[in-house]
This record gives sequence, structure tokens and C-alpha cells, in this order.
Amino acid sequence: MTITSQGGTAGNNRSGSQAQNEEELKELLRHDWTREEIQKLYDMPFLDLVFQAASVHRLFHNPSEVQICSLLSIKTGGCPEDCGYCSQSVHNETGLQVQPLLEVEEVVTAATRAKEAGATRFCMGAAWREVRDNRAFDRVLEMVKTVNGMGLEVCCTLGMLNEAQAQKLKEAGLHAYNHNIDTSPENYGKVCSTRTIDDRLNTLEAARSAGLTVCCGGILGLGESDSDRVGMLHTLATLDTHPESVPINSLVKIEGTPFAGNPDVSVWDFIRTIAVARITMPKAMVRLAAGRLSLNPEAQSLAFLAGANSIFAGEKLLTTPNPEFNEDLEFLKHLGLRGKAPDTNEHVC
Ligand code: SAM
Ligand code: DTB
Ligand code: SF4
Repeated sequence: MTITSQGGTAGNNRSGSQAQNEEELKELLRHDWTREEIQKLYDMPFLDLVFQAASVHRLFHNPSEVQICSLLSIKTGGCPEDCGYCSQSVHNETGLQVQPLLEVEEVVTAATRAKEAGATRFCMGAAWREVRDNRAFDRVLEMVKTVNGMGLEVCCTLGMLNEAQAQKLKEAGLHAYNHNIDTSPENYGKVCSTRTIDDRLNTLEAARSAGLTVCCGGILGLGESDSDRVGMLHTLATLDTHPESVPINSLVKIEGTPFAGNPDVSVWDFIRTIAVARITMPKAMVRLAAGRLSLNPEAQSLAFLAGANSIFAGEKLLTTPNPEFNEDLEFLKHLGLRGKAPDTNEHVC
């Protein structure tokens, strides 16, 4: 089956249920995208692109379900990396208060609150360059074990790691590892100079080898061109296994960072990027991630139509504000969307 640029399905005259057979879905699940093909998708007439993405979304997912994720910064600030967008880098004078690694009990309190509010995925972020084999890591393993035991899908984002460390996280019950490539390979050096995109890809490989699912996406608003956005999606969509989660962040501008004065991201471009992520990585959960406070409800609705099926909910992302939990729940209800059940490790192990 091919999906035409008009968004309909071409080929045989199949009924909806027949069209969903394995073979046909496999045709849409490709890893051999060329950059030109992805650029072509990105350049499609806007409504045709949204329609095509919505069609793919409906073939691979229940369009009424949205994954609700909650974020917690478990170690804040003081990071030696120089990511130009980040409030937590020591290279950026953002006035952020450094906070050492939380205690396990503090994490349990936050996870309990998130679960009660309706989150099914809990993501813990540490402002580390890399994971070290020390007592702090042991404490993170304890956090993972405890939160997994609460029936939440657990994700961590701790910087670079090796396969042995990924294995320990997996054994503790970690479901996903988040590590974004952020932008295209050719633009990466303008965003961060203390590591390379290959370092990022190596960590993703380590997470994958340990059997963790991968959460990997990027940020719009870093001064990148449309071609960089296409390059970022091309890198992700040609991985041997697509990331199970693809967060698309819109830059939250932070005073004291080199990107604080960047122009706003066009809503249209943001939705285009989500739509192309949906088409090129059909099975992935595509997350409408940071930056929702600058999107009105209509724009967010369009993002859901274009294939986004996951959000970060809760008043805070890592260090910056996010919409109120209850407002989000009302909004989802208004759209006829409901929270997706967690995919915990309990039934996997
Ligand atoms: N230190 C770890 C790392 O870099 O992988 C984990 C934390 S880091 C804050 C996780 C991701 O959040 C980054 O890769 C980036 O994509 C996103 N992010 C950070 N600051 C952001 C901002 N100001 N606006 C939008 N996204 C941001
Ligand atoms: C992701 O792609 N976005 C999240 C999560 N993964 C870790 C982080 C967003 C951070 C936004 C800026 C802040 O709150 O510091
Ligand atoms: Fe450190 Fe992650 Fe922020 Fe980069 S994005 S400065 S690695 S916390």
C-alpha cells in the first residue's frame, strides 16, 4: 500500500480492516528513507501533509489515546556540557539553583503525585555529562526499581552511558532511555561543542543493546534550517530500529543561554516536523514535548491530528514551567482523547 500525497490509500480497493494487515503496515515501516524523500514530505502542502500523517497515525495507533508522561529533575544544574539551549549548563549564566541528587523518598513522593494525576510514564532527568559507576548511580538504580514497582513506565535521561550501565538500568526495571540528537549532524557543532553527535549515537546503541527502549528526538528553534530539521528526522528514521519515542521539543528560551534571543519557532514548521516524524517512524510515540506553553490549544490540537500521541504533563518540565495538569486533562477530554495505559516492565521480565 502507498499513501498518496493526497493522503488517501492507493492501490487495491481494500476495506479499512483489510488495509491493516501486517504486510501493508510493513511497507510503511521503512528504514531506507532518503533525505530527499523526507525533504519532499516536509515541503508538501500543509493540509496534505497533516492528512497523510493523520492517516498513518490511524493505521498504527489508537488515535483516541495519548500517553501522559511526567518529568522530574532528580539532579539539577552544574552540568559540564555546553548545550546552548540549556538552563543547566555551567557555561550558561542562567541563575539556576544547583540541586544535588534527590533522595529516593523524594522521587517516590513525586511519582505518587504524578500517578494519581493520571501520568503513566515517569521520566527522571539528571544534569550529568555521563553516568559514573558510583553511589549516585546506585541511588538512581534504586529510584528506577521503586518507580517501576509502582506500575509506572520508567524513563531516565542521565547523559552518556555504556552498555554495562544500560544493562544495570534494564535489570532495575528501566523501560526507556532518553538521549536526544537535538538537530542535524551538520548543525550539531553549533548547538554543543563538548560532545559529538556520534557520542550521542553510541549511547543510544548501548541502551538498545541492553534491551532498553529508546526515546530520541530533538529541538526546534536553535537557529536551524528546514534542511537541518529534515536531517535530524532522517538520522532517526534510518536507524536500524526506530526510537520507540520521538520527543519534538520547541525551544524554551532561557535568559543567559546563547539561544535566548532566537526567533520564535513557526507553529506551522513545528507541526510539519511532527507530521514528518509520524510518517517516517509510524510505530513511534511522537511526543509534543517542551514548548507547549507557547502553543495555543488549537495548535496543540493540530499537532495531535498530525500524529502526536504523547505529552509531558505536570506544572514543570525539568527546570521550566509547563501547562497545569488539570488544564491538560480538561483539554484532552474536550478533544475526546484519553490517557494511554503504561507499558511497564513487569509483564516483560
Ligand atoms: N543531560 C541529559 C542529556 O542531555 O541527555 C539529560 C537532560 S536534557 C535537559 C534532555 C533534553 O531536554 C535535551 O536533549 C533537549 O532536547 C531538551 N531540552 C533541554 N533544554 C531545553 C530547552 N530549553 N528547550 C527545549 N528543550 C530542551
Ligand atoms: C525531552 O526531549 N524533553 C524533556 C525530556 N526529554 C527530558 C526535557 C525538556 C526540558 C525543557 C527545559 C527545562 O525544563 O529545563
Ligand atoms: Fe547538560 Fe543535558 Fe543540559 Fe546538555 S542538555 S547541558 S548535557 S543537562
